[in-house]
Amino acid sequence: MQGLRALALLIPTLFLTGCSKVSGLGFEEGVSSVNDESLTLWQGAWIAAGVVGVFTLILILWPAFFHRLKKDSPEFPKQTQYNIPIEIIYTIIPFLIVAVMFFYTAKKESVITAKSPNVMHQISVVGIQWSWQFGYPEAGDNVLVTGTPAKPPTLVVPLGERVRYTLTANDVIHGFWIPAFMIQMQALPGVTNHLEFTANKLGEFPGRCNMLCGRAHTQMIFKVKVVTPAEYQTYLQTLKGSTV
Ligand SMILES: [Cu+2]
Repeated sequence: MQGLRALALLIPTLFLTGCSKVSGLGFEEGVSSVNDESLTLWQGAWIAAGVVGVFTLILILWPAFFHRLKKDSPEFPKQTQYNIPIEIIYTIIPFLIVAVMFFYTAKKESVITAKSPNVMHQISVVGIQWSWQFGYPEAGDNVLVTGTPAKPPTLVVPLGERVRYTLTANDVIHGFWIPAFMIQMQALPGVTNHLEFTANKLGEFPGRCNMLCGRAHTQMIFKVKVVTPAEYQTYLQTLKGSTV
C-alpha cells in the first residue's frame, strides 16, 4: 500500500506544478535568446513525460494490486488476445505523443537555427584536440584566442547584441556546448556550421565539449564571459594585433 500512498502524493504534486508557473527544471529564464525559445519546450517535455510516466505507473500497479491471484478462485484469469481496437489504440497514442513532440521541437529548432539580418558581431569557434580557439574578425583576421587543457580559454561576448558564430573543427568531431544557454552545436572537421544567439545576462558561464573526442576530452572546457557592449569594444581593442 506504500506504493499507492506515494502515487497519491505524486499526482497532486504533478497537477499543482502543471497549473502554477512551471519552474525552469534546472535552467534559468532569460539567460540567452536560445534559452528563451527552449525553456518552454524543455518544460513541456517534462510535463508530457510526467503524464506518460504516471499513466504507465497506474497501468502497472492496477493489475498488480487488484488482479492478484485470489486464494479462493485459483483458476487462470481471462486472457485477452488479438483485441484489434486495443492494439490500434496503443499504436496510435504513442504515435500522437511523438508527433506532437516532434512538431514543437521542429518549430523551436527552426527559430533557433534561423539566420537574422540583425547580427552585430561575428566570432569563429574551432574545436581542437583538446581545447578551443576563438577568433574575433572585428579585431583582425589573425586574432585568435587559443586555449589548452591546462589553460582553458574564455569566450567573451557582448550583452544584448546578436552574435553569429561559425563553428568548425581541426581534427575530430567536437561539440560546442554552453549548458546555461541551452545550446549545443557540433564542430565538424571540413564543415562550417552557423549558430546565432544573444547573451542576455551578465556573468560567467561554463562551456564544454560534449562529443567524446579523445583522451583529454574532459579537459576541453571553456568559460563564457558576458560583458557590456562597451567592455566588449575595449576587449576587441586589447586583442587587436595580438594573439592571446
Ligand atoms: Cu572535443
